[in-house]
Amino acid sequence: MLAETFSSLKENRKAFAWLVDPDKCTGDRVEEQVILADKLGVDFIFVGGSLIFNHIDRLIGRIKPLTHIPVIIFPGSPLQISAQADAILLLSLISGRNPDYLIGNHVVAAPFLKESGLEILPTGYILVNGGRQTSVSYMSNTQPIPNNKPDIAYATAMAGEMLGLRIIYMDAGSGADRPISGEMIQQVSGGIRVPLIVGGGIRTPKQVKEAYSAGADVVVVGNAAEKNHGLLQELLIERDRFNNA
Ligand code: 1GP
Repeated sequence: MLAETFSSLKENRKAFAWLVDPDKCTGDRVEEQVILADKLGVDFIFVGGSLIFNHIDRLIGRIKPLTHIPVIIFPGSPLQISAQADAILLLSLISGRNPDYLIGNHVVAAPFLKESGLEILPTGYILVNGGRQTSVSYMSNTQPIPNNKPDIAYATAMAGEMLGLRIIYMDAGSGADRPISGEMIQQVSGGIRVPLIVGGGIRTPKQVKEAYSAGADVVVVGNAAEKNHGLLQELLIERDRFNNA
């Protein structure tokens, strides 16, 4: 079960998730890249986006036969459900105050999720300002937490954990100008016992290292890996350095 895999991370090792955007994977490249990700030992493949034009089902159907890496839906809306995936991050956007993203969409999706048989990973999703307005912020009609307010992120993550959420995902949003600061990651990570996923705007091995050093259990990279296939390998070297130290 992936819930156990995630909860064991905090004690044991660092993990790396590759985020695949269904709209950017319309050619043959995705097959090549999935095979590469498999070879490199990517821990999780996340699939989803705040607004997508291609159904995730098609993409997941292409990925699954090529790898045993767990495919986890990172949904932007209740339309992004596919029984072909292994699990779904059931996101509650706890940095925002939009009831649809806190509970409304979950009610709409619940019967379909139950029928799908997907493993559900209840996740507190915290959006942090990454220097520009992101699609998530616009689509969800919520404000991100200011990046110089680690206390707010910390209290938000604690509240999420107290509510029973099993994972915290702190995100600066896809293509953020700057990733979440080490200071904020450190404060949040030190204050919760559930695993912490960090993503948004991470482009270099140095940034991956900073996120892990500050306490991220899982680092997510989307955009940068799409633009540069070779980068995946360089980023994973940082994960392996931590795990072999
Ligand atoms: C976005 O955390 C993810 O939700 C990944 O962001 O595409 O900027 O790597 P990037």
